[in-house]
Order: sequence, then C-alpha cells, then structure tokens
Amino acid sequence: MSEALIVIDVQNDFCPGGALGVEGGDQIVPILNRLQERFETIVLTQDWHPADHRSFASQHQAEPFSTTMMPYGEQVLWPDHCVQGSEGAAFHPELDTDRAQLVIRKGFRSSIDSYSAFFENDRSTVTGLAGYLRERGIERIALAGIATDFCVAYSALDAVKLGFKVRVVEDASRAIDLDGSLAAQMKEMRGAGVTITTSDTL
Ligand code: VGL
Ligand code: ZN
Repeated sequence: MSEALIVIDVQNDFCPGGALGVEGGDQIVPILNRLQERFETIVLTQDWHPADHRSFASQHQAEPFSTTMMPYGEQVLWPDHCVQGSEGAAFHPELDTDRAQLVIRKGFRSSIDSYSAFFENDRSTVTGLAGYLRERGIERIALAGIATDFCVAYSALDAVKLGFKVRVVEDASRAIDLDGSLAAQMKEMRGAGVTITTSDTL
C-alpha cells in the first residue's frame, strides 16, 4: 500500500488541560489507534520547541493569541507549549506509538515556527519528511491530529504542493479555531484538492 498515515502533534499540551489545550483533543486518540491498523507506513509528528522559542508570547511580552511580524511574515504568538523533553511535549499516554516508523520533530529552531510537517513557517526550511516518504515509494497520505486548522492544514497544503495525493480525516482531528481559522483552512484545503474524509469511510 502506497498510502502513509501521518498523525500530527497528538501531544499532552494540545489536549484538554495542556498549555495549548484543544477541545476534544483527547477524544481522537482511540480513533487514531484504530486508524493505524489500516496502514503499513505510519509517521508521527511532535511539536518540539526550545524554551525560548520565538512563537511564545512570553518571549515578546505579548498576550497569547496576539500576532507579531517575524522575518518570514505574520506569526501567531502562543502560550509556551511543547517544550523539548517536557511532559507537555510527550505524546498523549494512550496514543499507540509502537507501530510508527518515524517521529518527525518540528519547531526546534528558536527563530522559526513550524506548523507543517514538511516546511517550517519560512516556507523554505525542510523537515526531510518529503524525502523520506518518496524514498519509501509513498504517493498518497492520510493526515489527522491536532490542530486541523494549523499543523494539519499546513501539512496537507504542503503535501499537495509536493505532489502527494492527500486526504484529511476530519473526525480524527480537532481544531483551535482562532478568528474563523477552521472555516478558512477547510476552504483552502478543499480548493487545493485535499479530500476531506471520515475514519469510517477510509
Ligand atoms: C500547533 C500552534 C502552535 C499545531 C503547533 O500543532 O497545530 N499550533 N504550535
Ligand atoms: Zn508550536
């Protein structure tokens, strides 16, 4: 099978009670565990920031969820989250991680954020994931995880641009939804040719 499953950022800080807790983030874990049974190639991603990461509002004396200009463009400033090695950066304890063959960590350069699993937010620094997938003969990818409107959407849009056939599993994902970002990104994804699907039809 030439389709890979890429599970985006199912980490404690993105689940309820976490530093950047997303409503229902924990509810997708059993769905993702079942979904993994249908795939041979499984990649997990981890948001993985140094403590002084420039996407943190605390580094700018700014309010979380405000925005600032970075050299590469506008950047949302987040609460401190997914600090390397912290409990918040760990995978949700019930997420099955045994069958994944690769864990991609992103956002580890303090001056660049990275929503996408393929390119950092400067849109030119690569993570290496495209090369890995191509070398393994992968042509199609299914994406799910957190957050639908940030890391999942950015990954999906980049994957299309890289020539992969992409579907996003909507019920196995949850959104932050900042100022209408969910609707905007769903529209972007559909317009770019991303298939939006549900886990029962996969
Ligand atoms: C994410 C905001 C900041 C995500 C990561 O995983 O969607 N969102 N860092
Ligand atoms: Zn982050």
